[in-house]
Amino acid sequence: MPQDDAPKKKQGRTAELGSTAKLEAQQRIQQAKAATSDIQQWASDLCHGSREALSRAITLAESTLPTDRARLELLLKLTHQPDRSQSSWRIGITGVPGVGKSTFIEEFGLEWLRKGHRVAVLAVDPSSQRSGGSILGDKTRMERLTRSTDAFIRPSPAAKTLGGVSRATHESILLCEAAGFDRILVETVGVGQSETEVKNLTDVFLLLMLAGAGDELQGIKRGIMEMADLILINKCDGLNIQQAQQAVAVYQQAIHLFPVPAGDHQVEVTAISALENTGIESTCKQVESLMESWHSTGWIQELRSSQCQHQFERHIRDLLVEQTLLNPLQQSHLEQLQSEVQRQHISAYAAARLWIQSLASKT
Ligand SMILES: Nc1nc2c(ncn2[C@@H]2O[C@H](COP(=O)(O)OP(=O)(O)OP(=O)(O)O)[C@@H](O)[C@H]2O)c(=O)[nH]1
Ligand SMILES: [Mg+2]
Repeated sequence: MPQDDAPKKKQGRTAELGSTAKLEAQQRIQQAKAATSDIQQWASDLCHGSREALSRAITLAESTLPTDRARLELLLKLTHQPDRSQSSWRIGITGVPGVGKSTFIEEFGLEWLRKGHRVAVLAVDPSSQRSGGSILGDKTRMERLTRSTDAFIRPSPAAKTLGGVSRATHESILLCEAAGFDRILVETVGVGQSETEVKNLTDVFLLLMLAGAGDELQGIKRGIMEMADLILINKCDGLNIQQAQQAVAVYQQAIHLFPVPAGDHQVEVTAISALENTGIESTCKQVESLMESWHSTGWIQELRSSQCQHQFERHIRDLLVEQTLLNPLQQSHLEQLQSEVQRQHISAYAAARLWIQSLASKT
């Protein structure tokens, strides 16, 4: 090969590589544009009330894949509708398994539908063993609600971490509101910390209880009673009526011993029967009266602001953990500290502080 041909060939190869890179970059831009326009269409369908678009959006909210998180962020931005969120009521419903939450939610939901509202039902299930098992059952139990085009029932997300479920539920609430649902019912599934999570995501918190287990207050976590804005003694029907009414009196006395709730209202105790649909309409009225008074005092705005702040801090913690603990570049230092903590050469607190200091010095 003549010597002066070599630079030309090299130039040719460079140009070839350059044009391939350009082509790939163009393809990437086109794909990104197509994805953005897909999401724009998706957002528009959602805002027009499409339940299918909403369902897909919630699946996206439940995903932990970084690419899905980015798409969700865009979708949330495109569907952001503060007016719809402001006019929506977020209602949490809790109670021990079998108390009748699902039966109650169907009747309660139907009552809101009759009043001309659109109802979304979400569940928070932090227990990994029950990732949606009860929900198929719930969908059949809420058959009449499922049939209405103005209702949306969402199975519980498969639980990974409690924080993850709560994040997905918060975003799901926003998505339901963007889709025009204005009564959001959030049911706790499973027991334990989920009550606190749901309390932190909702405006008003209903506690369903049962009468007649000997000492009425036995086995009931005082903390959960303190969170309740309304207490409903369910299954007040058949042979259970007298017992239920006695339970109302016992709980009414008990709540006087509790601190005044943050909404500065009197917690009412009522006997209902979800099965026979008694007391459901009056429960709606009680919720209306609480929400109306909280709107007029400005308490709802205050509550939601503090809930947003709570979510913000949670996201910071989650992102910090994700970006630091999972960062492969920092792994060896982290492992070294972990081993020192395990061998008790250093206290857990001191190791954590050293770790954070070393991160700060690298930024
Ligand atoms: N007698 C009577 N039975 C009821 C009432 N409400 C619910 N039940 C029954 O109680 C059982 C449990 O009701 P669910 O609505 O599934 O209770 P749940 O709290 O959703 O239960 P989990 O989802 O397992 O936590 C079912 O057999 C219902 O038919 C009621 O008001 N009266
Ligand atoms: Mg249920």
